[in-house]
Amino acid sequence: MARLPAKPTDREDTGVLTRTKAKTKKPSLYKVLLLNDDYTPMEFVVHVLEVFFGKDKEAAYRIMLHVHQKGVGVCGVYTFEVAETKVTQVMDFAKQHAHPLQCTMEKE
Ligand code: TYC
Repeated sequence: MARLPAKPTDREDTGVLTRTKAKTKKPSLYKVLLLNDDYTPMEFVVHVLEVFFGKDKEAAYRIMLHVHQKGVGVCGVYTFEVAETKVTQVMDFAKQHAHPLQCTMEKE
């Protein structure tokens, strides 16, 4: 009896690839940035850097002053979800205190 061509689902070589090397792609990193404005108190920005970015008083003051003088500065570098969480936390905290402080993230 004539043999019908194998249906795609009947094939024994069903194209399953095996990975030999472990998949260890490094996650992309994102800089979290603070932007300067004319109204947010310096002490508030220092507090934000201490609480949300784990900086000590000196580092926090130095970063705040850099932002104040240059317009923008890096608070830390994180994976996407951590960076996104920091931005949301800082923006919510600034809003709660009625300060116009802006925090954003950018791919490194
Ligand atoms: N420029 C603000 C002031 O003079 C201080 C400030 C610093 C605001 C950093 C925001 O991200 C900022 N009160």
